[in-house]
Formats: sequence, C-alpha cells, structure tokens
Amino acid sequence: MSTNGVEDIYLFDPELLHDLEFEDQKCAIYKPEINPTDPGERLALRPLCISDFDKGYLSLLTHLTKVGDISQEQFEERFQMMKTQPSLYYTVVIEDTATNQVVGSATLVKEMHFIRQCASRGRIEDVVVNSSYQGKQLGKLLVDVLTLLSKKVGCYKVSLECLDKMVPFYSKFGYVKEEGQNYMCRRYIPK
Ligand code: 16G
Repeated sequence: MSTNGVEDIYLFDPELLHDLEFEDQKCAIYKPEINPTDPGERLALRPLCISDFDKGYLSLLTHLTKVGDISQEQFEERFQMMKTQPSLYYTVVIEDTATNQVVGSATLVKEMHFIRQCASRGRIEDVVVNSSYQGKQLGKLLVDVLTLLSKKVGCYKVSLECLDKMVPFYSKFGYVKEEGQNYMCRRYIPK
C-alpha cells in the first residue's frame, strides 16, 4: 500500500481480515448487511497503519479515554514495538475514505501463557467509534471481526472489560459475565 508515494506499514497482515469467513460465523445481526470488506459507503476496514497518526487515530481514542500529548515519533516507536511482537497485537481501524480520517477502532491483544498446554488468550481493548458515525453498526462490526480473529489466531478464550451499560451490547457476541469471576484493577494514576 502506498500513500503519497511513500510505502505505508500495516500493524499486521491484512489478509487475516479477508479470511475470516465472516458471512458464516458472525455473531451480530446487520441491517443493512455490512461486512469487513464492505463496511459501508465510503468506509474501509483494515489494520492500523503507521500513517494513521495523520488520519486522526489518536484523537479518535480520546472518545474513549485520556490519550495525552503523543508526538509522531512516540507514536511510530510504539507502533514498531507492537509490530515486532510477532502476532500479538491486532488493531483494526475503519477509515472514512472521503475525509481520510479514522472513525472507528478496536484492538485484539493475544497474550501467551503456560497454562492449558501453553495456550494464548485474547483481550478486546479500546473499542471506539467517533460519535458522528454512531448508528452505522461500526462498533458491532469491529467487535465481531476481532472476536472471530481471536479464534482464528488460536486464543482459547477472549475477554473484555466494559461499563455496566455496555453489557447488553457485548452479550450479542457471546460474551458473558462468568459466575464467581470478578474484574479487579489497581490504578497507579487517577481515572
Ligand atoms: C474500556 C475499554 C478498555 C480500555 C478502557 C480504558 C473496551 C471493551 N474496553 O473499558 O479496553 O482499556 O476503557 O479506560 O473497549 P481507562 O483509561 O479508564 O483505563
């Protein structure tokens, strides 16, 4: 892929998104129908690219939480660190191809463990859609894609953290609050 004559860099192989058998395995209902290769008019779903610094990726994340003041150099350094961990970080974005702005994103992190015969687990993180693009089923598409991807890349389970009000949304994809299990967190900086 080339932007302005400069070769762009994907965080992970985009082919992984094309081989998902989305039509057969998706969890949510889409009206109208959309899918990873056709996410809607003037929209494209793909892995995060290094050029997304210039396409509003970080300001999109501010719709979710604090982001801070991140320079292009810091962004590229973090991107390259994530890319050099083989097959552990899968950030997908949805770009509005008319404005060249990133309008939705979510990340699958694959964690390696010793338990369960050296198994891996997935975590879905940082699901965010620009409020101007809500109602286009993009959040559903992002979660469906990453949930399918977690299975495809060999995770034995996938989990996420969310606000109470989001529980009905994530339930659509088969996520359940496991009985007797609690999410616990210790913070070193204030929320
Ligand atoms: C949400 C996110 C989580 C993220 C957190 C950031 C999803 C499903 N959950 O809980 O991934 O880490 O927000 O909030 O996207 P914080 O900055 O307060 O930790």
